[in-house]
Amino acid sequence: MTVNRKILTLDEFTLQQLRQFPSATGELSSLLRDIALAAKRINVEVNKAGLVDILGDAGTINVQGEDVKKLDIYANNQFMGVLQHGISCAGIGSEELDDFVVFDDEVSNNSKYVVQFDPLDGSGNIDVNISIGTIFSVYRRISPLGTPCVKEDFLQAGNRQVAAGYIIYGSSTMYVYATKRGVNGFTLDPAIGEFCLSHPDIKCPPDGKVYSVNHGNFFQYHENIREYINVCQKKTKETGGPYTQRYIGSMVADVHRNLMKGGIFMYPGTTDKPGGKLRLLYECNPFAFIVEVAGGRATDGTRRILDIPPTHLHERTPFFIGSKNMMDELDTYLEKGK
Ligand code: AHM
Ligand code: MG
Repeated sequence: MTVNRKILTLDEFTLQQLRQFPSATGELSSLLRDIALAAKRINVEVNKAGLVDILGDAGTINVQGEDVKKLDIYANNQFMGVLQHGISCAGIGSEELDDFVVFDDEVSNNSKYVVQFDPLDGSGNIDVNISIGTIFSVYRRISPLGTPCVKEDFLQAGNRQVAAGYIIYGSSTMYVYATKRGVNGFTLDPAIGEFCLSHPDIKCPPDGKVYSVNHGNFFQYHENIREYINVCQKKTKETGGPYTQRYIGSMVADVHRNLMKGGIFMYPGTTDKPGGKLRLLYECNPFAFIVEVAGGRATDGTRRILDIPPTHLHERTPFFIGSKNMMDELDTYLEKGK
């Protein structure tokens, strides 16, 4: 029998990586596998989302007599469950929970990492069959091993992330994660239920032709941002255009596309929400880390996202992220009139 050795599963890949560091304990690999397990479970439910009217609406009892939970709550519980029962995570922060959760049991108190996540980003898109995703961020705790983790473990700047990643539930389901050494993407093979390495060593093209922004908010943006958007629209062949506008309203899908093909994604502050909408700890920091490792950049308009000292779990920030040269061009407009 011939075995197709071109296929490398997520587990095989993380083990191979681990072997390059003889002193590594394997806790990070184990954490990444725990996340993959939760992702597979969430994927099954996301794929059934269209059946909700048949199986029962969220908050009702389904035909099997079970409580039907909203998918984002389901996703949150799956993530919390695998991380609490694994051997690598001392506590979590989640978009779905008011405060950080310290697991505080013997195994967790001896675990090296804390994880922050948005279990189902873009969940407003579930009903209409549009790609949604999970975003996560991993930090090495700074509190001593053997004790419960503390708030300071979670409120570290993004530049201290050990790993970050996302899962996109799209036309296929993909798990992308970054460590400082690189970004790799794995596509779920539903036939065997395994994430298989499909996009090794992802690099964000330095130039792109796509800009992603909510145009409905145009008149609420700062004039420098409006000017940049106008420039995007006026690009000609001679000036590197034409640019295309693409905005799904599901950041995981928008940033994933721009990461693979080149592009810029913006969620600026508006007159209604000067601090922007997106959350620093579990939406912007993980993507900033991934895109920087892939060669791109991410800022809040003035500061590098990864250098912002966080103050609380659900903190928001304006967010600009994407291909390096497009970000550099954006800067020339944002810096005007400073
Ligand atoms: P959510 O965490 O409530 O799902 O909100 C985050 C989402 C992002 O995925 C997306 O880019 C953005 O909200 C879209 O917001 P808007 O509709 O204001 O453009
Ligand atoms: Mg979100």
